Amino acid sequence: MTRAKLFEQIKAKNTCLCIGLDTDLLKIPRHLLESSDPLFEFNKQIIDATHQYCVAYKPNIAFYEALGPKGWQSLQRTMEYIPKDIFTIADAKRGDIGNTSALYARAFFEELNFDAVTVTPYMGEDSVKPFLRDNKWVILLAHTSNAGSSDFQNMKLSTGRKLYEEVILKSQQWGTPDQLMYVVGATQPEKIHGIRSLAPEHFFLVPGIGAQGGDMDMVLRNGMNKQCGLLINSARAIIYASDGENFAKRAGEEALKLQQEMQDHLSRVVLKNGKL
Ligand code: NUP
Repeated sequence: MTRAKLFEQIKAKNTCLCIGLDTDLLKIPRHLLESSDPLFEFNKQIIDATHQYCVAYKPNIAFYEALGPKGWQSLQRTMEYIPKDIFTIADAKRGDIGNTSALYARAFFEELNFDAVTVTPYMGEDSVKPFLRDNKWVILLAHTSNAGSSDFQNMKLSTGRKLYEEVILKSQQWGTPDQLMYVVGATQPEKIHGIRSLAPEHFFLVPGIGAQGGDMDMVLRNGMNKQCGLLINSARAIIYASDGENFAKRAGEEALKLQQEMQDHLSRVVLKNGKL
């Protein structure tokens, strides 16, 4: 999907919500375990109840890989079920020497037909470049939402910049804002303004609201650009809002709440830029 198409979806639906399909057999409602493919059955009902409130779905690949071949099958069925106008992200955090990265890219972009894959920058340019294609996206880990993000990402380098700042600046030489996004966690929202100034054009994938306690309001206030530039992810707080038979309805209600909050901010940007 192109950046223009993604922005069109954001405007049409008044939302920049990305729903994490982190589907865990131990957490889904018990009655679904009777189905032949519980992960897919859960995802299908979540998608039916939430698709009008989001522009992206992000299955975290670990939840599917953990079940072996059956998990991959559930993932593939889920990908086939997601409406075609919705952006899809494989949260796989891959990256390796070039020929191996090329095969990771083939797996997620060609076999499973994802729009985007999360990639770790640690191995540098030749590990990231094989993922870069037209109309497909690399989402590079920059400033993550977990506590351990400070172990390396905040280290000050001899350039005077922190490691995550260097990742953002250097990687802009590898791909364009039509191919590259950054993961920027919502749990240190005071940083998002500075990060936006390092990458004014790029989309950010922002996890960490909901179960991790990040501040969505501050992210929206300080992180948007003229094309919104944000995909804000929530998984557990939406998909596990209830573990009863009403789980899909409750997920829809939680997604709607976030969509409404986003709509308020999006209309503020409309007014400011006179554009949306
Ligand atoms: O920095 C990151 N933080 C994070 O939580 C980068 C990520 N990719 N994630 C992922 O986002 C995480 O692996 C999980 O799939 C999702 C957050 O889920 P939740 O906390 O909303 O349930």
